[in-house]
Formats: sequence, C-alpha cells, structure tokens
Amino acid sequence: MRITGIFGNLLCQIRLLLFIAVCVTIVGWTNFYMKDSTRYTPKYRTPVENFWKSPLSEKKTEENSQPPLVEQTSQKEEDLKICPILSPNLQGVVPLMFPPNLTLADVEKKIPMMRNGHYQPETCRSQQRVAILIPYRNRERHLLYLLDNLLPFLQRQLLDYAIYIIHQAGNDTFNRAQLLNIGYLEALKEENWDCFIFHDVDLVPENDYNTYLCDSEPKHLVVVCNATNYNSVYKEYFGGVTAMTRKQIAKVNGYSNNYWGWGGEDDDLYYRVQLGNMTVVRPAREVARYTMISHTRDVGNEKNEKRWELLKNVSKVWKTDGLNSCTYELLSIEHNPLYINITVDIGKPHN
Ligand code: UD2
Ligand code: MN
Repeated sequence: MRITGIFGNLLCQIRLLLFIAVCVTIVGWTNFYMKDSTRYTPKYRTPVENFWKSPLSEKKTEENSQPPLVEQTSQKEEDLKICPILSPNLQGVVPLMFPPNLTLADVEKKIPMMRNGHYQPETCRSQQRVAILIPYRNRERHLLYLLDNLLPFLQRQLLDYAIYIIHQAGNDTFNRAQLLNIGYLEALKEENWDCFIFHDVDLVPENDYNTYLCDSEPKHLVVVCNATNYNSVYKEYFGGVTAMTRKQIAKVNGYSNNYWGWGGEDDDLYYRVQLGNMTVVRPAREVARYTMISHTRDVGNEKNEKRWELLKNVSKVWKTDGLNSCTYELLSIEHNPLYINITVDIGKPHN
C-alpha cells in the first residue's frame, strides 16, 4: 500500500506537470496565431472597390498585402496597382458647364494637378497611356470649354493622359486629318503612348462611363450628339471622336493628308480601317453622347468638293498617302500646364 501511495503521488505530479506543459503550449500557439492573423488580415475594401476591381489589380493587391521586406520610403510608379477599367469615381451624366466669362487661368486653378499638359493618377497605374489629339485653329472659347469639362472627366476615369493641340498656322485651307497625323508623329516623339484619341475641339462628352481607352478594334466614341438631336447618323460614321491604338493607326497608315477643307477625311479613315481588316466598335448609345458647342462653318474650312473623288480611291492610295508621306514644318512646341501646343505650317493644297 505504501509503494502504491508513493507511485500514486509521483503519477499525480507527472500528470500535473503534463497539464501545465499542455496549457503553456496552447497559450503560446494562440498568441502566435493571433499576432500572425492580424498581420495578414486583408485591407478592408468598400463594396464599390470590390465591384470594380479587375483581376489584374486583385493579384497585385494580394502581393502587396504582404509586409514589405525593405522599408519603403516612397511608392514608385511600377509598384502601384493597375487602375480598374471602370473607375469607382465615375458619376455617369454630369451637367456640362459653359460659363460665359471662363478664362484659362480659371481652368488652371481648377485643375492644379496637371503638369506640362500631362496627368497621371496618384493612386494607381493606368490601364493605357492616352494621348488626346485636337486639331485646332481659332476656336479659343471651344478649347476652354472642352478643357474645363474634359479634364475632370478624364481624371475621374483615372487615366494617364496628355492633351495635344495641333494648331495650323496661317489662313490657308484647314486640313483636320493631316493635323491629326502630325499630332500622332509628334506625340510619339515625347512618350510611348498606347492609345490615341482624335478629338474635335467642340465636342464635350456627357457621360463619364464613355471611357477614353482604346479597344481591340478602332473605337468610335460619338454615337449620338445634340447636333443631330441624338439620332444615329450613318453606319460608316467615324467622325468627331475616335480612339485607336498606336498599332491600329500604324496599320492604316494614319489619315490621308489630301483632304483640304470640310468633310470626307473621317469616312476615308473608316475605309482604311476596313482595308486593314479591322472593324469599328462603339459603346452603348446611352453612354456615348456628346454636346457639340454650336458653331458656324469656319472661314478657311469650306466644303471640300473633291471629297467624293478622293473617297473612290482610298484602296489605291492608302498605303502611300498617310503617316509615311506627312510633311510639315514644325514651328513650335509649347508645354502649358493643361496642354501641349504644337504649331505647324502644312502649306496649302497643291492644285
Ligand atoms: C464633323 C465631324 C468632324 C469632321 C468634320 C469634317 C462630327 C461630330 N464631327 O464636324 O470630326 O469629320 O465634320 O471635316 O461628326 N477646326 C478648327 N478650326 C477651324 C476648322 C476646324 O479648330 O477653323 C477643327 C476643330 O477641332 C473642329 C474640327 O476641326 O471641331 C471639325 O470641324 P467642324 O467642327 O467645323 O466640323 P463639323 O462640326 O461639321
Ligand atoms: Mn464641329
């Protein structure tokens, strides 16, 4: 009995020790697990953020949620996650503003975050780098109104963009298409843009879901416009505002340089797109709506009576008339806060 008593006592002590050891282990593991799980808890996102998240940005975010190996002082551009295709800042239809006394200084004050005609979102890296090309002469008020409405619109879309005004010097006949070719060539000397938007100075987008990004096919952004009572125009209609990638433009050799005066150059580009075995895509008409600031036909941009003849010959000339035959004299390039002003002399029609 005495032996049993000693063993019984020892057994009791071993059991007690084992119990204490188990308790210590459990407390230790719980502590470790709690600390670790708070470290890897994903950042809270609002439902809107979750909704617009693209798979690409999701992958980046998860990688970034790991603690950085090296303490980072500043966030480099490459480290930013990709912006969503549809920004969470979109508002849909935003009332357009055309204040009669608006000045360039007013717009500059309103958009302080642009430098040298260029803007990049701070919080993410844009899907594409977009150059907006605007053919221009003597339309100062239209330009002000466009900048005042379009720049906040582009920033809501989280775009990395620059505004290029291609200004035809002198009073000879206007050539919209050649100015756009020059804009493409000159803009590419500055930056390796992914996407180009050919943009009339008098067209203001009404709905910010009309994204200024390029697509897998050339994109026509003006589906309906107040000037035609928001009725569709014709199937081949490709004027006003169009978005094409660098490659799509190169494939069609850009615009023709031979359309002097009003009309035809947009249809010519449509034919080139077909000749390049591409199609035109358009956003929904509810979204691709524009207001054209009312205007009369400009002096020096009279109807081009040769346009029908030129349109018959597109398939014969498109490979030799375009970007590869665009000659001009570059008079100046001026970097303003809100836009880059490229002034060119393109001469006049040959006959
Ligand atoms: C239509 C097309 C336009 C173009 C044009 C025929 C739409 C909405 N627009 O515009 O893209 O195909 O027909 O050439 O379908 N400009 C100046 N100064 C001038 C003349 C023209 O800056 O003295 C520029 C300006 O950007 C203007 C653009 O050229 O918006 C087109 O000229 P328009 O507005 O006179 O022609 P419009 O409205 O008939
Ligand atoms: Mn117009």
